[in-house]
Amino acid sequence: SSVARQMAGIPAADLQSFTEHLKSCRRIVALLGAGISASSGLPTFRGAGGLWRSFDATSLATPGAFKSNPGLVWQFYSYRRHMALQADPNKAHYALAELSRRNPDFITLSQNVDGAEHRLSQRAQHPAGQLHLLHGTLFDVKCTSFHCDYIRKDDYTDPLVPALDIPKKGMNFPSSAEKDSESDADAEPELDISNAQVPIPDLTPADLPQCPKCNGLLRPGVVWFGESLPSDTLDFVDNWIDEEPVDLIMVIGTSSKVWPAASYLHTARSAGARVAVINMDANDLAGRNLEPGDWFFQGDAAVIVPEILK
Ligand code: BV8
Ligand code: ZN
Repeated sequence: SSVARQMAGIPAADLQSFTEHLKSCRRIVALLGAGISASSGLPTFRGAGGLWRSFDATSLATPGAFKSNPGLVWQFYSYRRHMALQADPNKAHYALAELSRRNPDFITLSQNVDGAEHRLSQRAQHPAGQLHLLHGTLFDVKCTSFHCDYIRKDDYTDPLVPALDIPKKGMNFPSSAEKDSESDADAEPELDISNAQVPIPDLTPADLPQCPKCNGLLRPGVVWFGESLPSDTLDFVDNWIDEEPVDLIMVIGTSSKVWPAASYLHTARSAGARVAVINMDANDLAGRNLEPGDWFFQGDAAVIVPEILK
């Protein structure tokens, strides 16, 4: 009812024109970011109290960091695996799964590696073929040895090895001082491990997940900064957008700062798509990319997405 919608803080006018348009949409794409899992209890990367505000992810989520300190990087990922395993998909995840089942021409592109969508596909039947993980997932592990192609998918073991049993070690990653000015928000804060309550143990490769095929060191199956996204996924999305006009792109819970994922808003728009941005923060980058005729729904994705897709 419109009262409920008013209660959800969605300006009725926007909602009406959006629902009108949605009825006539066939080819729809959703681009998801960390914001969609925020109310599942998974902190976002850049928001207040976000995960990345306490870590310098651009220095941890890189091949270089893993080469120089695989133990620290594996502790970071083991910590996120542990957190992600506590999280449940929220109403936004289920609403997207429901729309996917209703409409085979609706595809979901997720930047998230926390696996909520993955477990969603097991728990809410999000048709697997319509969900594309752009940055991999925390729950795949793969071998780093040059000639070895070992990969283990959907491995929810926690911890992967005893040395990575983060909660038992009582280790909590320190959070760096909240930086409030806008300028700082863009700079990734330095990881300050000096004040960690429990010194982060120095782990040797022998303590870390090893390849059963070649004994090499395994790594998280995510796309690090400086690494290219899976080419089959990139090709699929580019072809999907190019082959026929797109009717709508929904950009949900992302600061649209990471490329090339952020480029899909622009390519979809140039393929004819109307744009709807769902974000907690009205001033966010994605919001600033809006053009006349777009929609911007401000608020929690877990409240807004089920509302607008009703
Ligand atoms: C590549 C896995 C080159 C790891 C991640 C220009 C062009 C091309 C590349 C670049 C470029 N400029 C810079 C680059 C390099 C880099 C990049 O984009 N850097 C950024 C920092 C500028 N890109 C890359 O390196 C990419 N690779 O380009 O390779 C190449 C090409 C060919 C051959 C070789 C190499 C690889 C990028 C992938 C990096 N990996 N994740 C890990 O997670 O540990 S990215 C990481 O950031 C996550 O996947 C995350 O999803 C993603 C983006 O963050 P968001 O999801 O947007 O989360 P954020 O916290 O930022 O925002 C949350 C939003 O939600 C906010 O807007 C907030 O307001 C909102 N929100 C909060 N709560 C809610 C909410 N909204 C709704 N409801 C709520 N409750
Ligand atoms: Zn191997």
